Amino acid sequence: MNHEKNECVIITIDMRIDLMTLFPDLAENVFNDALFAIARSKDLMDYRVHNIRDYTHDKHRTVDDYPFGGGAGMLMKPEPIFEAVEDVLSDKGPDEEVPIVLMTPQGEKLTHKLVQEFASYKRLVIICGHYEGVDERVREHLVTHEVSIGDYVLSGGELPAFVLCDAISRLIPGVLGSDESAQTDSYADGLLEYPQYTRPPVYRGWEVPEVLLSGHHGNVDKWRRKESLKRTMERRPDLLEGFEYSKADLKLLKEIQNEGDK
Ligand code: 6GU
Repeated sequence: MNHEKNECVIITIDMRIDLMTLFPDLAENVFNDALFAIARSKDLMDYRVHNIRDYTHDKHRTVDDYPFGGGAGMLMKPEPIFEAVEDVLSDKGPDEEVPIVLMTPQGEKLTHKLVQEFASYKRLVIICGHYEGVDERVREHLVTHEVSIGDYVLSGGELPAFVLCDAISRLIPGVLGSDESAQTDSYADGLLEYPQYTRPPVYRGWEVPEVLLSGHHGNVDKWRRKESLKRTMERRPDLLEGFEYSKADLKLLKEIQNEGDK
């Protein structure tokens, strides 16, 4: 209620993310800064942080235990995780579909396509795994998706969760300065981004490519497309498997090839 004007303002948050973690202070700090703070202040995103430890019932607030059968390390116990997620989803509508994502190095590798899929939901629950992993029953009977951010191991799922939240948030219309900037990104159209320059036009003798200063938009577009293709071929040829080249692209590819042959 806006009391000064005596009118009601209906706020519609575009997406709500509930993060289940053992490090709530870290998460609150992250969500209160940078892109997250902007998305929050514009009422486009709602990030809610929940301490898994709050859902324990013993004196020591135990969240981990030894693995049956022995072996190194500790596992996250199932009860606090199930109870935390069930509590957070208790206000969910009966037909509302809410992905429950476990961050784990064993998950599906995060890609632009997967980020887009998550960004299409109104709500998301993210569980940050820790220790040597989580009890298998969490994977089997609670989570809907398991996500990894790459082939290396981190000490916990928090940083990967922030990566996922950032990637999702910047796709929500209005979070970035202009809607265009998310669309022209690397990966959005399947190619890496072209090189970019700002002032000064000459720095330490290094010049900005002349075409960019020419004001000729057609030539600028062509140059950028060519550089995108070139860069993707050099750095990420895997992205070009199955890529649908336009006629103009094929012409540019020929030019790139001829330049390479010289
Ligand atoms: Cl999601 N979690 C952990 N602990 N390590 C990772 C990861 C996730 N993705 C890559 N490494």
